[in-house]
Amino acid sequence: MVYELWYWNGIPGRGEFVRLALEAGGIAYREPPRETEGALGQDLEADRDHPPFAPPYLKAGRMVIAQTANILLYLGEKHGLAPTTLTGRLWVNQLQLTIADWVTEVHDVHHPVDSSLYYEDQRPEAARRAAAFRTSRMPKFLGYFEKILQHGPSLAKGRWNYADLSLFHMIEGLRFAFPKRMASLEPDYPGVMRLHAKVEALPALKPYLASPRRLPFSDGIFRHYPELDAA
Ligand SMILES: N[C@@H](CCC(=O)N[C@@H](CS)C(=O)NCC(=O)O)C(=O)O
Repeated sequence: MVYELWYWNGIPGRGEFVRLALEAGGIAYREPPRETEGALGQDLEADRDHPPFAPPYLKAGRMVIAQTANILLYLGEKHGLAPTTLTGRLWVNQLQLTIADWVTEVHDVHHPVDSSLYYEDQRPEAARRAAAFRTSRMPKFLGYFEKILQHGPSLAKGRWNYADLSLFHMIEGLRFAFPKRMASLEPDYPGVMRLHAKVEALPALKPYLASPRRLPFSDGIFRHYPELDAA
């Protein structure tokens, strides 16, 4: 079976968390929205028993699984990308859900009032939100993961897991969106940075990271507005 990953074409977005797991796990998949223009919009209209609210979603045979953390929970168990014990699986899922909260906050920095408005229509609110995100939320999330990584090189026992990959992507995104702030914060989180380097060097992931299949950051969730960044 070849999985199908359905996500908006053109941005890494939340789809990237799933993509990294598929790529690092050496799991075969296709992305129909990147093959056929308009495919995702049409597919979202389909009448099904378990419709997704929003992409990303994964088609696995007859199953359609949505919510990033839920997709990863499935792939993690099925393909050995997470611990095998229930405690371990729930732990990694908990970490992924925490990352999902963090992703939402990153998005809300540039869209604090309404996702359907342009950033330009909510700039003063975005400036306030960005200041709070930089000064209190970034250190709080980074500090949480740093504390866990004091116990070992990975977020859970065993080899790498999908939450490790997702934390790598968070760092990549934050470096793109808030380069000044990350440059000043990074020295305080050596465990997180070591994990980032370890994931970047994974032999299974390296070809993907260097390939054109990996989409660059642009105007998706992680956005760089110089006026929202500061050391
Ligand atoms: N909690 C969901 C969020 C999904 C989500 O917000 N998807 C975005 C793209 S990254 C979307 O298309 N949202 C449409 C909407 O919320 O109306 C997840 O982690 O997958």
